[in-house]
Amino acid sequence: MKRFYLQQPEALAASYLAALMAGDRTAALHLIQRALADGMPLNTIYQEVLQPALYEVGRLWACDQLSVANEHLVTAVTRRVMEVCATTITPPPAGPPQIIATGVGPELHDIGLRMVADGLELRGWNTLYLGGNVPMNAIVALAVQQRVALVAVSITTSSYARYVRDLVTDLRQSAIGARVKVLVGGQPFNRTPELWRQVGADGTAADVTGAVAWVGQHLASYAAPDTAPDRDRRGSTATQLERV
Ligand code: B12
Repeated sequence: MKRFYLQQPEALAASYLAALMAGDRTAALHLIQRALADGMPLNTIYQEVLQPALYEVGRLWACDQLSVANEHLVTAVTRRVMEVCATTITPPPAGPPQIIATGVGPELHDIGLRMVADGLELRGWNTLYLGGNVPMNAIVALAVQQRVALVAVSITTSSYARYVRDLVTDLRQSAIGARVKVLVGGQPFNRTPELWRQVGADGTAADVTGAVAWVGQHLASYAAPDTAPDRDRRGSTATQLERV
């Protein structure tokens, strides 16, 4: 079979979206399972297939061409697809977590954050993924309890940047404030390049690949991730690590 979509993830994104628009969740899941089996890297599936499909869903919803029910269906199927994708990640070596990945304030969008957390875990970073809508004091308490090196914070809704700023302030004033780093990301940061400085963070990255690179550079002295090849269970000769 000609696996043209390995070179053209945008074609796979279009097929995935078409399956979702038709309400065919089985076809959508099979498309991604086949791409995974054919060796499409996880970050390509996340960033070049699922992400553009979701952005298009948002555009269609905003111009009233897609119902709220359909948008929820797309979200549910995509979360299911990502659970399948995540089974290819070998859990990091045992040990204390190094990173917390969290939403903040009333932020419910958590798919992009989950992609970043999976990308970090694939690279060997022990990452606690909390999802969206987490109370600020609970995030700080967990970060202190686990003495993590990094808190990765995501927002999608522009007006929630102030919650990120408050979280950064609270983290800086906590018992780990002198050394904990804060990486922020999500669409508001991608749209406004200086926003990460304004919220007091240590940096930002546009996507999974950028987040993994940033963490590799800024946490290098903290703990070396497992850089052994083939952390994925599929036995491919190329390494997932090199691909992310
Ligand atoms: C699915 C969806 C929902 C779902 C979310 C489900 C879930 N569990 O995530 C539900 C239905 C709950 C929802 C609700 C709402 N939504 Co909505 N939603 C979307 C949609 C269609 C997809 C979101 C998504 O997953 N995108 C794909 C991910 C992969 O992309 P991403 O988030 O950008 O992530 C990447 C990068 O940004 C980066 N990144 C992300 N996080 C981080 C973190 C770090 C540390 C780093 C380094 C990088 C990083 O890496 C990721 C991977 O490459 C978007 C459309 C869009 N453009 O995204 C609208 C969208 C985001 N929603 C929107 C709106 C308005 C809402 C509501 C206010 C609607 C309403 N009236 O209720 C509510 C808000 C709820 C809330 N309190 O948060 C608007 C936001 C407008 C704005 N500028 O603020 C959008 C853009 C739709 C639109 N076109 O208008 N939504």
